Amino acid sequence: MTEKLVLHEYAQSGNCYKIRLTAALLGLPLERQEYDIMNGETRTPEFLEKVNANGRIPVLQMGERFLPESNAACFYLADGSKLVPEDRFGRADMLRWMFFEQYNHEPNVATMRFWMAFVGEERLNEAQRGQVESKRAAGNAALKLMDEHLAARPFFVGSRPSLADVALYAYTHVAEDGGFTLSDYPHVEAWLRRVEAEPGYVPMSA
Ligand SMILES: N[C@@H](CCC(=O)N[C@@H](CS)C(=O)NCC(=O)O)C(=O)O
Repeated sequence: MTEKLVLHEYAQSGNCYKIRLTAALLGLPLERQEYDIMNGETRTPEFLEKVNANGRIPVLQMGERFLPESNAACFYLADGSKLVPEDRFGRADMLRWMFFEQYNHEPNVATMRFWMAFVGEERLNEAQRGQVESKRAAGNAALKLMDEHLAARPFFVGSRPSLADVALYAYTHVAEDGGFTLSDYPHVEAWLRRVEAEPGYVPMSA
């Protein structure tokens, strides 16, 4: 990839970390531009007009083109690489886990982390407080499904890491910030260590 890549991000967001981890595993350089989402910096008229009309990071920029949605940006970086299975079923199965991540995992595991570790339980509004138990249950259901899947295989798809692992690693490895207990999911814990052993791996704090 010869074009300059800029990641518009908030460093502590798992969605942004997915893109940094993909780039690191593939040895791709990324410039980073930080926004304070706690102070509405992705909701300014300039951001909405130029970077993402949906008012959110991450957004991957290449030249004058802007690509929001973490998993789409990971795919842009990894298309044709070792992180995307070569066979048709494997690619679709990878997407299956990336959609699972966005529908069953991130809205529960990541939202609980945001509420508990960033907003603070005592500052949640009535509506958020009313959702805590259902999000905890749904997050645990997602982790259980992952644990059962990983009991019989080293990575989500096939025998090598793919974007499915990157997408699910980002918020799973910090799930305890949201009140989840990872030791309840030993196969998930073992998988986290396997992802961390991959050449090029970078931690979220890097
Ligand atoms: N589905 C999107 C979710 C993006 C998202 O929720 N971004 C959050 C941070 S993780 C954000 O920008 N929040 C600030 C806001 O909504 O104002 C993705 O995967 O990129």
